[in-house]
Amino acid sequence: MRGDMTQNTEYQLPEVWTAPEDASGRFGGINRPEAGPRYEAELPRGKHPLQLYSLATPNGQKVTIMLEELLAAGVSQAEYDAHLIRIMEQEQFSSGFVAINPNSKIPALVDYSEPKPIRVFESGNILLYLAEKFGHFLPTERAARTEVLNWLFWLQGSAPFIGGGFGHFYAYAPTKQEYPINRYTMETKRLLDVLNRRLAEERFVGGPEYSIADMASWPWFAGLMNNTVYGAAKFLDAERYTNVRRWVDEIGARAAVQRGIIVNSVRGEPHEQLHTRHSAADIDAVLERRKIVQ
Ligand SMILES: N[C@@H](CCC(=O)N[C@@H](CS)C(=O)NCC(=O)O)C(=O)O
Repeated sequence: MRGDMTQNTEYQLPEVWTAPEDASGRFGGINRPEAGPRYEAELPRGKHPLQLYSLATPNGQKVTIMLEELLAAGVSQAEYDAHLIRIMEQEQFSSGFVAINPNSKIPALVDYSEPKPIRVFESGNILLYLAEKFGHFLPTERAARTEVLNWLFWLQGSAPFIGGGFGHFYAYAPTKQEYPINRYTMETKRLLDVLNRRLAEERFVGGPEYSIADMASWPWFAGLMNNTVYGAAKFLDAERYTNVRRWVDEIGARAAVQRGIIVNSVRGEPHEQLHTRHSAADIDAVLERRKIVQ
């Protein structure tokens, strides 16, 4: 009897894998095994030198937090236009987007202030690019800089286990499967513990100063702790990571963070959303509308 049940549920490996015709799960419709453009379309372009193409997921929010932090620090050259890329509508596969990121993932940035426009993809690299270009949020002294980059690369390497692993199997997969949920819950809790221990020694992830390592990590871990990404805070027993809680709250209280996380947002009530951002006034208007509705 047991054997029969196993046979009914176990995936039978074909000799050579081919894509399922009817891919299920929340992202089944957009995934294909081929890269490259799926249709021809140019990207919109606004008036500022920095053009961002993104969506307010944790990876997208890293960059809009950084841009808002730079503006708050008085770097007026960091003014930017943020255009919405709806990944569920496959806009990351337009010819225009693929030209600036062949990997078809948000966020992607084009810097038109350089003699020849520079494309920048991979959120960690965008943070590094902006930090170096404008001289903020990355120490220049070698040891301190390396420690910030240690943690930036740690996050970039680890986030796929949280998003692509835990998030997919806990929240998005069509069925709950014990093996992948155990595997990625184990890893997500281990990462929470890595961060919790780090934040017992230092105020910020990269060291004593707020840096791009915090901006990269905060959207992911705040999402888990505050239950805004997968609704799994209880399942993960998130409140036992008390240093992470302290850090999530401290960074979440920053005005630039509260501004950055709104940009390119399509979630929630209409008044909470901000599809494109062309100036500070666009964010101000959403913050104002939120106040009025609350
Ligand atoms: N390593 C990339 C990951 C970016 C990423 O996974 N972006 C997701 C949204 S959070 C995406 O664009 N997904 C669209 C797709 O997979 O087709 C980065 O950090 O920039």
